[in-house]
Amino acid sequence: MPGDADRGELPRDLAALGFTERFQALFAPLSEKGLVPGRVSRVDRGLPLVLTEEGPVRAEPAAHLRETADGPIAVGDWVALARPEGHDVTIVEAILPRKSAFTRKDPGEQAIGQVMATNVDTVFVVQALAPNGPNLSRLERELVLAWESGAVPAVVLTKADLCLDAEALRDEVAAVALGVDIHLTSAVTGQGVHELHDAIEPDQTVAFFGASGVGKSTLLNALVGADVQATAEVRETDGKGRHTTVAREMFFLPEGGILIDTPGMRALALWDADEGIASAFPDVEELAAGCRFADCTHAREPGCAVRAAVEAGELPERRLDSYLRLKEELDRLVEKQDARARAERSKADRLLSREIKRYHKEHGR
Ligand SMILES: Nc1nc2c(ncn2[C@@H]2O[C@H](COP(=O)(O)OP(=O)(O)O)[C@@H](O)[C@H]2O)c(=O)[nH]1
Ligand SMILES: [Mg+2]
Ligand SMILES: [Zn+2]
Repeated sequence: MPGDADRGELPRDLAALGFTERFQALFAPLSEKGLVPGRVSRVDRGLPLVLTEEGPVRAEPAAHLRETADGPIAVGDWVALARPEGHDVTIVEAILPRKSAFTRKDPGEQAIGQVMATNVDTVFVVQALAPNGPNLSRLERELVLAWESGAVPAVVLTKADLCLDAEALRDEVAAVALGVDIHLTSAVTGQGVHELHDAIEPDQTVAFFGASGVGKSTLLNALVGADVQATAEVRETDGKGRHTTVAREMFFLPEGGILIDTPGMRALALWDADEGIASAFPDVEELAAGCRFADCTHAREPGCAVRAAVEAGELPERRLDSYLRLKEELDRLVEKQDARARAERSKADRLLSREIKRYHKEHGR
């Protein structure tokens, strides 16, 4: 496999790859069929690199997997591999049911989800404290996606060395990241790096997720203890621009634990985020339970407990605006999904009526 050899030593031990009891149990029937388990560590142009007990293999997804509802194979997936006799290709025959999936709306498509990482235990939403301080609205959106994934969200604040009062900023973040652990770090001074390392259990998979330039790859290198991932600084000197992390990829911590680094994403549109919004905004949801109308939109209905809390200074107006904006985005997405489903149905209807016509023609009616 040219190009894959320079990845250094990748683990071949299934336990180190995160093959927990859950996946072992799910795999048992596939094992009887002679399939081999492996975990997807990256995907290049639709072709997954799968880590197995015999080393990494570049595999091809079976045709039936290219159109599954779960979307194509993603980094973090546990898959079942087949090596058909007389062929030198390895085929991905099945994707094991995912424990969690981190999904956004595909920025290029009307209503398609894009799976960014799967089977993640903790999603670290990364925000930089400098130069502009954390972006609370973006953080709220990131947390909605993180909750929705089924993983446990946590927040990592980076570049603490660049600000005078990091603790005050941390408190601001704590007010919107409800029920979520917050790690204050600096890759320059090493502040918080050990604590973050300790928060990652040896059999866990975690992912870094956040805007470009917040310091995800730098922190990854600090955790791994080696420059395994290019950072902005490294590449700026060879003039390759700022978007240094181009692929989602899996890295292995020396004492166990798997970390998926993702490239910064500018477009972070929601995808199926009902529960994510409820989990990320427990304060608003709790107030909403006290509104007079069950379907209150918290705009100008009488007896709105949410508005009342804003007016009493108990809920920041900014927070309510964020909530309403995310809700509205989700409503629009659901409309688009419905339109797409209708369009697909009518396409299927057209194909069927063509089939019927052909049948009648061939049978001379
Ligand atoms: N001062 C300071 N700079 C940092 C820290 N972490 C990252 N940086 C710098 O921020 C820039 C972007 O870092 P990078 O890791 O590539 O960000 P990514 O796009 O999130 O992966 C680089 O120039 C890093 O050196 C930090 O804790 N303190
Ligand atoms: Mg990066
Ligand atoms: Zn209301």
